[in-house]
Amino acid sequence: RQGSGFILWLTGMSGAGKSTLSRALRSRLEPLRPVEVMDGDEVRTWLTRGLGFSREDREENVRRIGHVARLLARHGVGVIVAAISPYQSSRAEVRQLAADAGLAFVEVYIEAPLEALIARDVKGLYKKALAGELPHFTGVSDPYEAPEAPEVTVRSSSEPLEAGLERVLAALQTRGLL
Ligand code: GGZ
Repeated sequence: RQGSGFILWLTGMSGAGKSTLSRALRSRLEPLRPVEVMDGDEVRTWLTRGLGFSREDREENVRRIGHVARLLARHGVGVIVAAISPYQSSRAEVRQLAADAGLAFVEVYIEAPLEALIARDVKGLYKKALAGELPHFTGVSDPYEAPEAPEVTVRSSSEPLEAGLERVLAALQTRGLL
């Protein structure tokens, strides 16, 4: 299975560290194999431009990302997805999409307590959401359904980035993907 494509799906709330971890993973994987990052925030400027944050739009966002990820992974790319993807059913759908194509799907839950995200609030989005200025904001005015059985859980507020990074790489390794 060496060199086969996979989908590494990072889910978690805004500010939990999905983008940071995806970039660190890319740096580590790039010397070893073709790799591509699909970040929700960025993908929303092209592939899913115009979609908002209703349940329906988030589901569509996740579905489109999943389809492109599958196309890439089919051709040997290690695809790292970083998207809130708050709904269990959507994540199950993309997992199934990967399974149908015979592709490995590794779900990584980037867990951080809401209080920690609010305290950090790098982009000031939580402040706005708490003030009622951002309707449908994940964790505040919109749901986040935590994964029940992710392949890896990373606790970004209580462990160093490096520790989570190594666990994700180990998960790829034990599946023969590295
Ligand atoms: C959550 C929002 C919202 C609302 C704008 N809820 O941390 P960021 O800022 O840079 O990245 C977040 C991004 C979420 O897009 P995703 O494609 O990952 O979401 S989903 O998977 O649910 O479709 C956040 C910003 O957009 N943002 N409004 N209401 N995050």
